[in-house]
Amino acid sequence: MRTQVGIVGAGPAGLMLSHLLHLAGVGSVVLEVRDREYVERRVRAGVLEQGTVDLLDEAGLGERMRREGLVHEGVNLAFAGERHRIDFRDLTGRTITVYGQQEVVKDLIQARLAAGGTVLFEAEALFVDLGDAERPRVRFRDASVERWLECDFVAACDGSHGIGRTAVPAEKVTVFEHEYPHAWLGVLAETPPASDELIYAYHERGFALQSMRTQEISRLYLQVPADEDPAAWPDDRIWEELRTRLGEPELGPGEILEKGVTAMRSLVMEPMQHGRLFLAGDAAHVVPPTGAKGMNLALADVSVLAAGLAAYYSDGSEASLAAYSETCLRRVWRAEHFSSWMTNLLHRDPAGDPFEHRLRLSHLRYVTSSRAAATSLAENYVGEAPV
Ligand code: RFL
Ligand code: PHB
Repeated sequence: MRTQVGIVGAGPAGLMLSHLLHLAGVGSVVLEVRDREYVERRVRAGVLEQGTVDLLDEAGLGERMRREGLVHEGVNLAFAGERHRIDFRDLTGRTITVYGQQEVVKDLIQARLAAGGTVLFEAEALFVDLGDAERPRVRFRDASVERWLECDFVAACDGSHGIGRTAVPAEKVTVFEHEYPHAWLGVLAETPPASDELIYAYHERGFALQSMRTQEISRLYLQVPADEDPAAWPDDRIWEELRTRLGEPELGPGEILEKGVTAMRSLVMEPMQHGRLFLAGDAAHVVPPTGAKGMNLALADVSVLAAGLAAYYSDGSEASLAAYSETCLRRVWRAEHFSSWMTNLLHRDPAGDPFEHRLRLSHLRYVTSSRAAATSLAENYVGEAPV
């Protein structure tokens, strides 16, 4: 099989790259190890920065998002029995949109297939061969037959446990990594959200987050120890703990539609390219979810990459492709810092150090009472902070 750009992974990064390349008249093939239903049902991120909303709109993908997405003008921070609103519109002039990642993925798959695009589901990429620098290729298994996908370029959009990353010789990259002693227990529940806007809560018992997908479906998270077994959390315990930490005695209960534990880590791979292999999204960097940045970064990466590839195919210029990693990394490191900062601000230190607890409360009071500090949080959250 032959194509211009071989793309590994049909998450937001891979699908959006394929779509943007199509708009620029560049061909691609997407290889995805999972089936379509699995990819469309995977519950993950929910917050789109305004820049991401604009990108989806400009790419002709905004119709359902505009109709069903929930525009939020701020978020709430709750701690020590108080609740404070950070007003994004007032502080930055911008807003965020709550629209599930799986909805973005559904819209993208539909657009790719409607345009006659090639997305091969249940096709597992085994490795990327960069032996011939001008003609990279991907070995993949499709319906138990192994084949080659020959390409001009390969984009590894295969997430944080993908194979793309392993094709880069170890001496050519530096991996920066940080682990946190926390994880999130996430649930999707049939219950109306306790508030119109998100609530990020810092409580002595740990962090909790009220988010949502619709007016009837809540997305809720609890800080748990890094190696937590979800079996330790029967439904009653989840509701009890959410009510306490969020300060919402009336919350739920409701049917829990999905439950899972997500470990938290930070990772950046530098550079995000090697020869004709480009890494995008979680394949190149991971953030803890507290800053709601992962999907936004993935989509920002591929808009830079698509523009570079489009320039290459239109007039042979390689300058923007050569600058891909450097261009992306400025935004990536801003998001890494913000995500780590939000995580440290809002999570209880598992050792329970009372000094740390007091510092955190003071920090939260500062962020919620100083316009300068609130603006800093707001401009990072909406994605407009200078990089
Ligand atoms: P994805 O979505 O992981 O997609 C990678 C795809 O590659 C496939 N794949 C392979 N295919 C073929 N061959 C192989 N060898 C393959 N190996 C892997 C996988 O099956 C998959 O389909 O990566 P992408 O596209 O880079 O997108 C990144 C985002 O998914 C991720 O950053 C976000 O979900 C992170 N995230 C959040 N991001 C936000 O912007 N806002 C949020 O509010 C937010 N909340 C979250 C989150 C992630 C969470 N979890 C579960 C990690 C909340 C949570 C709980
Ligand atoms: C979500 O709605 O899933 C969500 C919202 C905010 C975050 C993380 C996840 O920081």
